[in-house]
Amino acid sequence: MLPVTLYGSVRSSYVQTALWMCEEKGVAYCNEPLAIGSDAHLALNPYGKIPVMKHQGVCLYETLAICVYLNEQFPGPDLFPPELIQQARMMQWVSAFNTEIYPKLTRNWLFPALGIRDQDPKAFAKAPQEARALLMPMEQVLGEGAYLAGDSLTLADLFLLPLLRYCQGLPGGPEMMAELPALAQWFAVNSRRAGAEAVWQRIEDENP
Ligand SMILES: N[C@@H](CCC(=O)N[C@@H](CS)C(=O)NCC(=O)O)C(=O)O
Repeated sequence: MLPVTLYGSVRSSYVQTALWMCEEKGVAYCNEPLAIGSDAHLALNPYGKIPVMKHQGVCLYETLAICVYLNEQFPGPDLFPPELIQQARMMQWVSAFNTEIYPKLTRNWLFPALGIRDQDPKAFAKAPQEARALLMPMEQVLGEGAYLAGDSLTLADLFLLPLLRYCQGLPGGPEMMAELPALAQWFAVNSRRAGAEAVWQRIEDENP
């Protein structure tokens, strides 16, 4: 099978999710840069987001769609849980990540910290507590099992962990994690998986 091409900087947590998916499945891939908003980018994804995936004439955007394709197209570990209710739960977390967690954690906390957005000092100071509240439903689930959906690693875990890796390095991040012990344990274990470490290594290689 020809390798998959994943476009977009590895600094993006969504790109990290797609790369990590390839690593877990054992899929051969290359990661290509893409200037955000360029004509080349908009030709691949008219909504101007990364990642974009190309494989054997298939071009896909939206990380969930990419991950579904990778999971079904390639052999290797199944990143979907076996039971219907677990699959539905996995989709629930991915959807909550896309609509609630990513927009809220980035708007007032990660993007101002990185200088991508102007900082509102009040909102920035409150951001770790807001993040804690947003992550509490996951803390409760992880208090009862090792993964977000079912008994093994799924897409739900792959979406959440890269963003959390950024947040725990922000002002107030370690304190927030200390208040979410089950999430912190899940984070410590899964961020040391070989597939995850391969992605973190790519981040270092791209930003030495
Ligand atoms: N719903 C999209 C979101 C992807 C997304 O927001 N990617 C960010 C980088 S982490 C991006 O492309 N930002 C560029 C921009 O908004 O201009 C997906 O699941 O792929």
